[in-house]
Amino acid sequence: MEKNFKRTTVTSALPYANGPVHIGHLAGVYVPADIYVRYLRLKKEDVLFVGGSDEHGVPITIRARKEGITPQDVVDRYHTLIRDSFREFGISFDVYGRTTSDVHRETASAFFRKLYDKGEFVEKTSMQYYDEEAHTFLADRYITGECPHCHAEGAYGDQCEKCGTSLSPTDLINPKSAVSGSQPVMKETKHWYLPLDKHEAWLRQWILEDHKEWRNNVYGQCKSWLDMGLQPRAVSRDLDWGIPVPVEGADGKVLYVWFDAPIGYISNTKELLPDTWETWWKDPETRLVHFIGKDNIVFHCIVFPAMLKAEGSFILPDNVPSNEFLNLEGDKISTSRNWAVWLHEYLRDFPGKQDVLRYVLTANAPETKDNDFTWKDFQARNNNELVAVYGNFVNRALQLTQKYYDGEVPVCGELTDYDRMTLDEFKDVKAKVEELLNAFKFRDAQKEAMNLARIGNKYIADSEPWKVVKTDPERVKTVIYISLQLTANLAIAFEPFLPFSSERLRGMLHMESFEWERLGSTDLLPSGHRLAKPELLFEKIEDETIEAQVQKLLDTKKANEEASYRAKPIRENIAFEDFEKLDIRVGTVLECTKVPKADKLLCFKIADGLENRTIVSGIAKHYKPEELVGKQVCFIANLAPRKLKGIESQGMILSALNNDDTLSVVTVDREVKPGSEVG
Ligand code: B3M
Ligand code: ZN
Repeated sequence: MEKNFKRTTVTSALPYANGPVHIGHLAGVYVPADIYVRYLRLKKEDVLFVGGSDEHGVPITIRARKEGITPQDVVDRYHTLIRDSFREFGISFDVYGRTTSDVHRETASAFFRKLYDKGEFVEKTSMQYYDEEAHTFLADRYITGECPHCHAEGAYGDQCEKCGTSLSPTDLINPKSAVSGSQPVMKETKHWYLPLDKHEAWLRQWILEDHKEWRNNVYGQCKSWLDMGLQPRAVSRDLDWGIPVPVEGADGKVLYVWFDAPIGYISNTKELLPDTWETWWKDPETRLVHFIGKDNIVFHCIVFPAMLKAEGSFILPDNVPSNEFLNLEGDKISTSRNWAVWLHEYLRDFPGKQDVLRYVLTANAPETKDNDFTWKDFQARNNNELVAVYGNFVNRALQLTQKYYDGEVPVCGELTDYDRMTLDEFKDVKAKVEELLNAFKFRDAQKEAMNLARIGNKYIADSEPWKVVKTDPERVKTVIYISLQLTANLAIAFEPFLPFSSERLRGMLHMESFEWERLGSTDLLPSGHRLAKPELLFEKIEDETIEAQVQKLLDTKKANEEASYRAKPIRENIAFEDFEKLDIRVGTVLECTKVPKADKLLCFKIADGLENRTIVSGIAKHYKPEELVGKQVCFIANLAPRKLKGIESQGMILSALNNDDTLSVVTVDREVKPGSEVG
C-alpha cells in the first residue's frame, strides 16, 4: 500500500546509558538511520530525526551499585559520552534527548495516567522475590544462584551466562539477593499490565496483512510472537530508579523501562518542538519509521503500537527496519566482556577516519543476517575500495586537471561513442540509489555509489589522457571534463553515506551548492570553474595499525578467560579401597631422551629404589629432555606396562595440565628416597 506522506519522523533506538556505544550500535541502528535521514533531507523532504539516551532500567542500577555511585551519576557520564560519540560520527540527530528530563517524566507519566484512566490496564498481584534486609523487591537480574542446568554459580534470575539458558528467578538453586547477599523470600506484589491479548486481533491484521513489505526478519519475528498468542505484560516494576507510577498506593513502584523508553521518542520531539510536536506524532500524513536492532523488534512492532493505539491519538509506525547483529571477530559483541570496538576508542585510534568506519559498517551491514566485523576486512575495504577505487579516481581526475589546466575545468569537446557509453552508464545511478534507499537496502545503495568511481577509473584508464596529451590535446580536455563531472557526482552520491569525505571533496571542487536532484547530470562543474588544491581523500591503513587492534582484542580475550576461569567439575566419588589400589611413588630421573620418530614422547629412566624402570611420557612439547634429569617426579608404579613406539613403558609420570594447555610435572617439595610411596 503506497501512501503519500507529507513528512517523516525517524527514530533510532535509545541506547542504555550504562556504558559507551560500540560498532554494533552504529552498524545496527545509527548509520542506517543517518543515511536515510540525510537522503530525505537531500531530497528536500520534511524529516525529523529523533534520538536520545535510555536512562532508566535495571542495568543502570546494577552499574551504579558495582561502581559505588548513584544511577544519576552513571547516566550523566554515559549520556554525554554517547551523545558526543554520535556527534563525532556525523549521526545528524535533530534532537538527542534523555529519559531523565523533566519533559520526559511528565510526558511518560501523563501517558500512563491516560491509559490508566481509560481502563486500558489490568491490575494483577503475583509472588516475587523480596529482600527482607534491604526492604526491596528484586528484579530478575538482582537474584543470583546456582544454574539448575549447568550448576554454575552466579547465574542470574533471567539467564545463566555460563550455559546461556533462559531462567526465571524461581529456577535458581540457593537464590541470593545481589543487593544484600541474603536469601530472598517470596512476597506478594501488585502491578499494572497491558493486556496485549486484547490487542492481538488488530495487531495481526495491521502487521501480517497490511505490512507484508516489512523486512523478513521483522515480519517473521512478529508472526511468531502473534502465533504463540500474546500475553498481558507488566508495565510497572518494584524499583527505586525510574518514573514513579502516577497512581494512589503505588509507592516504590516505577514505570517499566520498556514502557517509558519509547515514549522518550515523543518527549524528545516535544523538547525540540514544544509547539508543533504533535504534527510529527499525530498527523496521519506523517510517516513514522523506527530504526532498531533485532532484540527490540517486539517492543517496537507489538508493545509500543499497542500503547499508542490504547492512548488513541497517535499514528503507528509505517516501517521498522531492524537489522540483525554485528559480531566482532567471530564472537558476539558484549559490553560486560569488553568484547567490542568502542566508538570513543576508535575516534582516538583513527582520528579523522569516521567515514572509513561508516563505509565498512554499511558495506558489511547485518541487514538480512548476522555479520562479522574483522579488522582485516576493515583494512581491506579501506585500502582496496576507498583508497584504490574512490580515492584513486578522484585523485587522478584532480591531479590531471592541475597538471594540464592549472586547476581549471576544461572545455568539453565532441563526444566519442565511448564517452557516451560511459555517461549512459552513470545516468541512472540516481534512480538506482533512490530505489534501494527507499527500500532500506543501504549496503546495495552504497555499492551503487561506489560503482560510479569504478566507472570513472575504467574511463580514465581506457582513455589514457597522459598518452593522448602528446598527440591530441583537444581530446584530453573532453576526457578530463567528463572525469570531473563524475567526481562531482560522487560528492553528491556519497553524501548520505560518507558525509565528511563528501564535504572535503566539495571543498576541493569548490562546489558551493550541490543538489541531489542533479545527481547523474554531466554539467555539474562548468568549464572555466576553478578547483582548489587537491588532497588525498583517503589514506592507506598499514598492517601494524591493524595488528595493534587485533592484539588488543586478543588481550581482552585472555583477560576474560582468566576472569572466568573455573576448574573442571570434580568426578564421581570413589571408594577408599579403590584409591588404595593405586601405587604412587617418587622416583629420580636418571636419564631422559627423545623417542625417535615421535615428536610428543620422552623416554625416562627412573630410579625407583628397586631395579630402576623405563617410562615413556607424552610431554616432549613441554620439556626439553635435559631439563628433567636429576628431578624427583611422581609416577604410578603399578599401571600395567604397555608398549609405546616399541618401548615398554612401566608406569605413568604424573603432571598437572594448566587451563592454557601448558603442563607441569608433579615433583616433591623436599628430597625423598627413590621409591617412597605417595599417599
Ligand atoms: N534501551 C534497549 C537497547 O539499547 C533499549 C532500547 C530502547 S528504544 C525505545 O537495546
Ligand atoms: Zn547454566
